[in-house]
Amino acid sequence: MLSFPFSPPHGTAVADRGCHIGNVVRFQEVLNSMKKLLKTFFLLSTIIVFTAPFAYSAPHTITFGDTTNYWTGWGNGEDDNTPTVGIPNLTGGSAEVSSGGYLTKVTMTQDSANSSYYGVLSAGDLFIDTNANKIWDYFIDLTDWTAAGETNPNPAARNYSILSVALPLGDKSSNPGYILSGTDGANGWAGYNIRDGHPVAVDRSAVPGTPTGQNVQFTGWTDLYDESWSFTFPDGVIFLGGEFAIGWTVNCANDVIYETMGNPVPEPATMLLFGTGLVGLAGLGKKKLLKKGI
Ligand SMILES: [Ca+2]
Ligand SMILES: [Ca+2]
Ligand SMILES: [Ca+2]
Ligand SMILES: [Ca+2]
Repeated sequence: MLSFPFSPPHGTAVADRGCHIGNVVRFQEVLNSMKKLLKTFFLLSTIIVFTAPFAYSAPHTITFGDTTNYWTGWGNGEDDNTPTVGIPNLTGGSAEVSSGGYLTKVTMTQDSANSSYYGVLSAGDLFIDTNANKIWDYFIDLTDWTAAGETNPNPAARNYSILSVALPLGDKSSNPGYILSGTDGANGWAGYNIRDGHPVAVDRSAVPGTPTGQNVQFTGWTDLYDESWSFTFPDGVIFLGGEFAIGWTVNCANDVIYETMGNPVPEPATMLLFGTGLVGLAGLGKKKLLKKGI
């Protein structure tokens, strides 16, 4: 440093030293930029660490009621204002969600007197719309019949395959692939009044569904009065999203469940966006370094 202004032995040496100083200055700039980048990185890491436990909530239970008489688009006119045609009177239930946002259990409840008519009732398939966009994403094929009627056998207590599907909710003018309940006094319901023409199960000859390789454990449907029925799902199979819907009814569709629920767990897309932001920031830092001559 001291010798620089006094004894430049020749031109090239000056140029060399000038270049040298230039490098030192650049190195300092790079060092500063790297420090800034590291600061940003640690700040963001801290934010991630401290917000992560809040982004994914603990396992929770969402209760639902029975607020609809029929699936949207599936009114039949005559039964639309009747919450329950005879029995059973479904009352709602609960959906249990894991800390990762996956469905782990659905419980259905009912409140109706025991009745000999239970002998003709049987459970329909369970439908799950994971983002409440009116397209069913999964169904549990509890039924092994191809037409609804008083002789439908009961689904036993056992494991049932979880099938993935992209089945529109649809409407009665364009049935996208359901087995319908039937008709008052006909189509398997001689002597009975029912909720006519409502989806009760998937018509697997039209919509086979894709097995996920995972099973749900159903508590079984009997001819006796049951207070509730439940479906237990393995964690990590059905991701629910911010909003989801559940549909279920019986073979006569006398009472129908179609409930949409909000889920406090954020969708992975939110985390993905956050991640993309981080990568973007890192990229910005690198660009700055490049501009400064690295
Ligand atoms: Ca009801
Ligand atoms: Ca859906
Ligand atoms: Ca009817
Ligand atoms: Ca209902």
